[in-house]
Amino acid sequence: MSKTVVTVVMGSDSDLDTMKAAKEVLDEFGVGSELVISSAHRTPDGTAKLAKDAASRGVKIIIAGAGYAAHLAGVIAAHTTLPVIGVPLDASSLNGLDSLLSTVQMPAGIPVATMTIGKAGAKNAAIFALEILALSDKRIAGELQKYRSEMIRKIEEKNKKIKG
Ligand code: RP5
Repeated sequence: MSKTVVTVVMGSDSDLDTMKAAKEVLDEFGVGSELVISSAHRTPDGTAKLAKDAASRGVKIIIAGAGYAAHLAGVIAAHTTLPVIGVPLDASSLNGLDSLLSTVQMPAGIPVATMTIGKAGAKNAAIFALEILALSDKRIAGELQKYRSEMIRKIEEKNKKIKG
């Protein structure tokens, strides 16, 4: 099993269906990751410990997804200088807008790189993490190039189909 380089944390098991999309992308690229449930509000001490211990465990990037008043990514960022990527989740009657604002609106000094709401955000968080890792990893950089080329190829194929 490859060592954990990216931790994917979520506030509740109800976030799993969305957040596992991040792990699936990381798996596809052969980058070791883990899925963890930890809540900024319900398990504050555990969340702080997770963030504080991450770097010494060899983790390089943390992806954090949560819904409602989503302080998870921000609290994690407060306890580590590792890059933290936030994924706002659509869990309440405000459709993720609550989570988007509470994830993105960090005060100066403690950044959270905030993605799209929901599954697209979870996927983008993984790709963004790969882009950071690619700065010092040629294999991942090459795989990202292939990923882009494949995207172009698929759209060209769809264009051919609709043109008939
Ligand atoms: C947030 O509250 C979690 O991230 C989740 O999106 C939301 C609802 O959690 P559950 O009540 O379903 O456990 O903290």
